[in-house]
Amino acid sequence: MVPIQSFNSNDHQIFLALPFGQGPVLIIDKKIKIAQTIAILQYIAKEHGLEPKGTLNQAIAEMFASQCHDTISAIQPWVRAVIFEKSEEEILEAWKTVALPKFRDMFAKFFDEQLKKNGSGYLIGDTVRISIQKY
Ligand SMILES: N[C@@H](CCC(=O)N[C@@H](CS)C(=O)NCC(=O)O)C(=O)O
Repeated sequence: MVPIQSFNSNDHQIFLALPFGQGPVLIIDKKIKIAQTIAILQYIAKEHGLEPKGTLNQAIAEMFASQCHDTISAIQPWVRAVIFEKSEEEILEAWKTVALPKFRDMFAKFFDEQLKKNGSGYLIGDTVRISIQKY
């Protein structure tokens, strides 16, 4: 279980204290900071034996993780509009022109296909064991 602390642009000092000025960041033992989503997820998976079984499944997992990374990069104008609390109109505009089409064409489409292909309800294999709790 991973406790989550969320923050926004009002917490400027927190952003500056992040390794690359971006979230998410995993803080281990209240001192070691691991940034970058893929590095965080791979660390948790390795620490807890949650990696997909076999090199082929691991390659498929990395393929989808890289696609998530590309999608996150592509939707940055919307992410920044939200984080830096732009006007509602600017956020909506970025959602409609950037985030929605990118989510649909770079993310949902391929993840839907993989979920159908795998057939277990999970992207790869037939189980998920990482739990995230927000409070
Ligand atoms: N490459 C990073 C990108 C993370 C990212 O885009 N973080 C956003 C929030 S979801 C952020 O902190 N943006 C603030 C900024 O870039 O100034 C990852 O995969 O974790």
